[in-house]
Amino acid sequence: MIQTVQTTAFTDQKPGTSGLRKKVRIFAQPHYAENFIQSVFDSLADFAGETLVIGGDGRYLNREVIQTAIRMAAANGFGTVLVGRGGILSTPAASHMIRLHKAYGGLILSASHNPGGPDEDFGIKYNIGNGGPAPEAITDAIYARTKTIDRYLTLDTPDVDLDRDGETLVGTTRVRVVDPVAAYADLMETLFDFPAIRAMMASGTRLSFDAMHAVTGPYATEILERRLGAAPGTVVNGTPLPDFGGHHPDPNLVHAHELHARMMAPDAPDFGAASDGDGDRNLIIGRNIFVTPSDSLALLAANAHLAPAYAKGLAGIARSMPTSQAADRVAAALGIPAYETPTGWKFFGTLLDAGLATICGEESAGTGSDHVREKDGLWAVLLWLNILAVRRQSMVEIVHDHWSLFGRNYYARHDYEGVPTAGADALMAALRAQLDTLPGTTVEGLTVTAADDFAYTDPTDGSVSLKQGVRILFDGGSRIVFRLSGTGTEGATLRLYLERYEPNDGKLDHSVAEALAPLITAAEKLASIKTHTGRTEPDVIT
Ligand code: G16
Repeated sequence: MIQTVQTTAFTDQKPGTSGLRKKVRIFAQPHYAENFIQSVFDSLADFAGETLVIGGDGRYLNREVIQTAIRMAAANGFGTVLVGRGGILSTPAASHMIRLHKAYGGLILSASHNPGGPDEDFGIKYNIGNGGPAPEAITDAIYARTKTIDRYLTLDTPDVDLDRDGETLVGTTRVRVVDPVAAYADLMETLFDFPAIRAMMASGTRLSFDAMHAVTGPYATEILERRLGAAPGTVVNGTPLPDFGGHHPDPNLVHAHELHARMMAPDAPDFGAASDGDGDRNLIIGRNIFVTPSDSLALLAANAHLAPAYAKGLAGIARSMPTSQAADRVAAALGIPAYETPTGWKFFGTLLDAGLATICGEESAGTGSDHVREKDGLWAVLLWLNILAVRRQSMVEIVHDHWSLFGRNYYARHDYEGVPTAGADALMAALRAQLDTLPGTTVEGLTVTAADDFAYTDPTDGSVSLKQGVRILFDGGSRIVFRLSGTGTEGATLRLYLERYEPNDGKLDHSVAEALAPLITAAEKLASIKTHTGRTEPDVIT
């Protein structure tokens, strides 16, 4: 019997860059998760009898909210719910499951790379039938609904046993608990040359994959160790834990410093990688060389034809605006279009659906292709392994070859986390006020050629997204970008993206800090970061 529960609206349920992310204590309030889930369902149409996929990254509160979501999906009329065993589904595996089963959509419970545990973060995002994050038209409708909601629908039914594969009825809805890994691993086998990678492993290539106690552990163990024959122990921190072992499951040089140290040691493995809380991000480190996510995108695009799935070539390459322009140079060399979108994987979905882009990537350690509609950490690792297996060169050689062909985009991102919102807003407003007068001026010896607040018109549906970050472009291809993060859960996070282009006839082996020093000084002069944020240093440099 369907229960209608009276509720009152919360005022803070605006989805950010990737769904609703809040502290666990906020999500754990009575009706909080229920209001948001019902607002999602109330923003959708014609799903009676359809299939909904539900899964999460295993973080604290995952199992409880999955039970809630199952009951609510049943009460709202979905015909079938597919749930990953243990409540586990990586974000790319959820995307694949939605597509494979032609589901109406999916709920993914994750706060991605944010830490987990009773005092940390939780999140819910809705993905549409193409497997990708809901576009802004839907997230705006969800937010509007959260402000007026006064009831939600649920059932009074026992918990579903999430740990046993099989089917149960919740109300009249079929709930199927399924293997979260197998279908995804099968998809990977169709994309890449597994025999070539297996042969490379058999000849002694060594890998290290840090799953950061997050969702990719079971996926990486199945694919790398079982299907590709990597040595047992290749996957470290492979058991998903509700608090990620007390760490940030964020694959960058700060939070994956143990992997970095291993890769810089004299007896380092040939290839190292890590993934984040929900398995969509990747960190790539070769022996003695860190590959920035922007460079990784460019290198993967330039070499993708070596993998079976991309042997026919790419239709186009898309990157988010703050991502370095290295990939654009590859697109130009390949004679294919390059797309520049706002930050957020949701902006790639229409390009992928329309067949305009094949490979997409972001500076925030996300890369992926048209095989699903999310970024995909293990996919990036496997494409790299496929390239290594075919080229039979070291990572250092491959990266240096690329720079000598295309030039090098020195790149770093400085994050100022948890700064007062008023100061961050004032900084952005002051920058916007300067945009018209900056072109033609010189700062730190760099001449400004253009300055704008990035606006994007989707080439497939004409939808417009304004105010996506302030770009200051310099003569010679260097850039500074200022943006406020849409994924933080406390205060504001200012992101400062620094990029300096050095052509292939220039000096390609500066240290990154040395190469970017003039841009860092210019950024302070242009934005008065210290005054507005009260900070003298960024919290995180990636
Ligand atoms: C999400 C989005 C990405 C975005 C990243 C950082 O990733 O899917 O597209 O680049 O957040 O966004 P922001 O700079 O607004 O914090 P994830 O891995 O957190 O889902």
